[in-house]
Amino acid sequence: MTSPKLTSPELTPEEILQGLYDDTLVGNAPHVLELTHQGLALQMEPQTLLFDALIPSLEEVGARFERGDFFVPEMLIAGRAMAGAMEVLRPLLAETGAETIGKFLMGTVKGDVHDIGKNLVNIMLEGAGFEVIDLGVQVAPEKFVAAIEEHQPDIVGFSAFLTTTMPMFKANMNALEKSGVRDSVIVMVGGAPVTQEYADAVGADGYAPDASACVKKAKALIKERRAKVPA
Ligand code: B1M
Repeated sequence: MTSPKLTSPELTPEEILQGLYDDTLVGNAPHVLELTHQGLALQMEPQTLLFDALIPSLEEVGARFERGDFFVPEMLIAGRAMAGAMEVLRPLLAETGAETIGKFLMGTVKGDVHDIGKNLVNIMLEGAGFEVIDLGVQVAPEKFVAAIEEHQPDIVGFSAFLTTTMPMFKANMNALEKSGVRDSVIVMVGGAPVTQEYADAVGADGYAPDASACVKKAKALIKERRAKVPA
């Protein structure tokens, strides 16, 4: 299906939603941004643009990635297109009080500067309705602890992309235990060299191999936790 041409002066709300879906899917960031502005100019609700077009499109991106029809570059450009729209929609969604699924505190571990994968996970989490607090890269264990105490997230996520920085997961877990916050938060780990076995060995609650799986796992872990401990 082809998306509507931006030169059309009068796009209908349906055409805008279809265009947002199609252009996010192919990562056409300028088109997505323009359509987002056009939708808002037509008085469309930010939630409608998000839940009826942008999120379904990213879900399709995730599904195609899982099937092997899309690869990391396609996920990245789609994620960036979505991120451009999110920059415009994020403050409006906050204003309208849209409910978030949960709070996710994220950081790349100490000694590691890789952040492309982490940022992609963040975008997918935000797209799925999580509030994400990103501590950036080279995050020391004590900084994770302080941020957990300050923000009280549902989940804390540690990313590592080097075999030499993976041991920081255990250092982080030890710091969480020592400071008494371990049981207050779900711990997820991920990053290119990380495996389920490694996640189990360090005592993490969850692992995901990619951004799409991370969203699914995070939702499942929160549901499980809330079933045990009602909010
Ligand atoms: Co570096 N680097 N790098 N690097 N780098 C790798 C990781 C490497 C595999 C390249 C290689 O040798 N083939 C190798 C690691 C080898 C190893 O440890 N086994 C490597 C190395 C050695 C290094 C340096 C040591 C090189 C040097 O200086 N001699 C150095 C280390 C710097 C440091 O961190 N202290 C270094 C530096 C860099 C750059 C700064 C140049 C740059 C990073 C730029 C940036 O991130 N801003 C860089 C890059 C770009 C790469 C490669 C080429 C690409 C990484 C990437 O962005 N992938 C990488 C080679 C490769 O991966 N093929 C490489 C795309 C990204 C979307 O995927 O990161 O896997 P990924 O993220 C996925 C999943 O892992 C998962 O979801 C993401 C999206 O699907 N995921 C999570 C991530 N976090 C998650 C958290 C979760 C759940 C899932 O829950 C909390």
